[in-house]
Amino acid sequence: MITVALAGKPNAGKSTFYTAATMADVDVANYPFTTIDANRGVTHVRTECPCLDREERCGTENCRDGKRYVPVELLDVAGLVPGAHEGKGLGNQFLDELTNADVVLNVVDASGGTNTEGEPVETGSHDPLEDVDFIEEEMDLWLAGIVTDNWEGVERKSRSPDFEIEETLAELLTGFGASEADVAAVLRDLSYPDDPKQWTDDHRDALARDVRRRTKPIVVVANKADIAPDGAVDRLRQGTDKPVIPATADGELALRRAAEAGVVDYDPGDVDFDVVGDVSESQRRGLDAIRDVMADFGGTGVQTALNYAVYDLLDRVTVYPVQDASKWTDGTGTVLPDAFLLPAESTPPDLAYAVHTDIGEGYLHAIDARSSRRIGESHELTEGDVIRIVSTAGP
Ligand SMILES: Nc1nc2c(ncn2[C@@H]2O[C@H](COP(=O)(O)OP(=O)(O)O)[C@@H](O)[C@H]2O)c(=O)[nH]1
Ligand SMILES: [Mg+2]
Repeated sequence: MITVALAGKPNAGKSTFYTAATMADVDVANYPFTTIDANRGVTHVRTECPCLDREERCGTENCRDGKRYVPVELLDVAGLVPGAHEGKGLGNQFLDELTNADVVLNVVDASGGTNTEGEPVETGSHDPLEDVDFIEEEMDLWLAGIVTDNWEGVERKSRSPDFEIEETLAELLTGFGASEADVAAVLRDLSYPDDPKQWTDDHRDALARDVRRRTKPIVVVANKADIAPDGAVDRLRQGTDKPVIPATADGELALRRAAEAGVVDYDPGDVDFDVVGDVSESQRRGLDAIRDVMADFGGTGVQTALNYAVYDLLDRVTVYPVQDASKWTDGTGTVLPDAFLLPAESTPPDLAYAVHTDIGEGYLHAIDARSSRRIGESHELTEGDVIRIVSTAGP
């Protein structure tokens, strides 16, 4: 499963985002380091279900009237403070947790109401742009530290006749989620000496930075947009080349709770909601305020940020394997039971392997369930494809 990590300063709203997105209970409070262990939960990206092209909605748990929710893993990594790579705050522990991530949501307090150390201050008194950069810097410095600490081992290996620098560095960096292909691609674009003994700190820093960029892309979540001063989100956008998604994690949490209580009709990612239950005057005012923010930003931003991370930055497509190409069902008659988030340009054999190694190894051919036509082995799958895999290993 794809893993999305929430990183950021204490008090930026990570746990609120996490709780809303997973509807699990973790401590949400005004204390730095409230979250001591990484919380790991399941959230979803939202897409249009292929059942919208048929007469009936599929009615699976993850499809609400054609709004399809595809599971991804979400990590609530505890707060980072500047200097974390040197062990400041709960430093390295947090950075270690980030190694599991495929993509990082850098949650910043766009209202400027949290200082560098993560303590609450007057709204607008801290520049959130600083927080955009420091998370990246901490990750880069930390990885550079690992490379430097292990360089003696690289030098030692370079004395062996079958030494391959790419392979050795890939071994070193796999713990960070880098593959040999990632390392090879990064080295292609860097100029560096062949002999590891001649590498300087600058070479190692550049390697760490480029591997980090490639393996941990970042979306900036401009949280607390509901109380941010006018223009704060635009200023963030202008100040960074990273994608910036305005959000109110608090608003999303309130809506999810209200939906669970049957008070509002709201599905995650909707741009608006209806009040369907009895609410008090103060609840109504609260909901109206959330509605205003959603109108400004096109929703609460929580679903937008998750979708951007997975579909845009990681460039995934949702593909639905079925066993019956005309009914779009699995062996038990469930319509569109599974959805896979495959890298763009994946092929039917890639899907087969994603379903199961045995299905992949026994791959014979595939059928596009929309057209009922066979598709070739190198056919590129696209968003919303419904595919029957025919394999010696499967039914
Ligand atoms: N106004 C506003 N407050 C928020 C928002 N998200 C979180 N908060 C508040 O910010 C404080 C810190 O939130 P928390 O999720 O514990 O931050 P964490 O330390 O990053 O996990 C809490 O008081 C939250 O209620 C938001 O979108 N808007
Ligand atoms: Mg927290």
